[in-house]
Amino acid sequence: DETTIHYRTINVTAADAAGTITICRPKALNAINTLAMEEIVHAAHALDKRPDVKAIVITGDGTKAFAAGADIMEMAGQTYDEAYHKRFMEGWTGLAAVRKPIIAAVNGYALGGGCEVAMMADIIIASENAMFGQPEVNLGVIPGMGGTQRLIRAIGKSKAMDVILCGVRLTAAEAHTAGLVSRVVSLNQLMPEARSMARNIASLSSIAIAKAKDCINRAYEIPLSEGLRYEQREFWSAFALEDQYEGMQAFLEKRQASFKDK
Ligand code: CO8
Repeated sequence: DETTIHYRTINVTAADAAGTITICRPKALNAINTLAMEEIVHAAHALDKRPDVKAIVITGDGTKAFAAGADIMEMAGQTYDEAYHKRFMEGWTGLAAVRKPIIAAVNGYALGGGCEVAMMADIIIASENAMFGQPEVNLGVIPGMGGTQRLIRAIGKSKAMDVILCGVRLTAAEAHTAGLVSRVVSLNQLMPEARSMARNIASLSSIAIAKAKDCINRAYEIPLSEGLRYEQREFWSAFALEDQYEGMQAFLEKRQASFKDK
């Protein structure tokens, strides 16, 4: 049972179709070190394999921070050689192989690497006290876990430049308006909202959900014409699924569909 694996920097629970990964380094405002990255990626893969889990939620412990960045303590003495040879933080690419939707439930500061981890998720929901920023230039470095690439796609060039070059932070409301965040709720509604999102996803065909997530994420990688071809083929192939037959039959019979993931 993957939930009984003893992680040191995260807590993992699974209930009600949602697998939840909680970053748990409160003394460092949940700053992410190499071990935390390895554990998050490991846990996400373990949850991805569990048939009872239909969506993965990543959140931060406490009410102050989702994650206040990569761990500055770990990075401060690092040389270029060390970063290069140990491929510092490269392990995050493993998250892209997860098929189930990943929901970031941002409960406070999501700065630097914290903002970047949120952007690795498929959907970001935020509590009203959430705060997004990429303050790396203040430390003499730049975002290194996708900040310069994903933020521009989420909020556009000018705003992304403002956040990364000028240290502007986005409140939850601003991040919502800018399109970085899909829903904003009160802090005590954050996890209920994430779980309800997961439950809703769980009631659908997980193959259809995985196909849709895959197609949306392909849009980042390929030109529009190829993306449209990719989507078309995935759409056609959906007619090989029993879930397609069930979904459309249920509509015609005016009843709730009962998907079997086939
Ligand atoms: N790393 C390590 N420790 C941290 C971090 C961090 N990112 N953020 C906060 N902490 C620690 C503080 O050092 C402090 O520890 P202590 O109590 O032992 O002094 C504790 O958490 C509480 O923090 P504060 O006292 O500072 O709390 P405040 O409420 O005063 O301030 C802030 C909260 C504004 C969030 C503040 O802590 C802050 O500015 N933190 C740093 C934010 C930051 O710069 N993040 C970017 C880090 S760089 C990064 O993420 C690079 C990513 C790219 C990686 C590339 C890999 C290839």
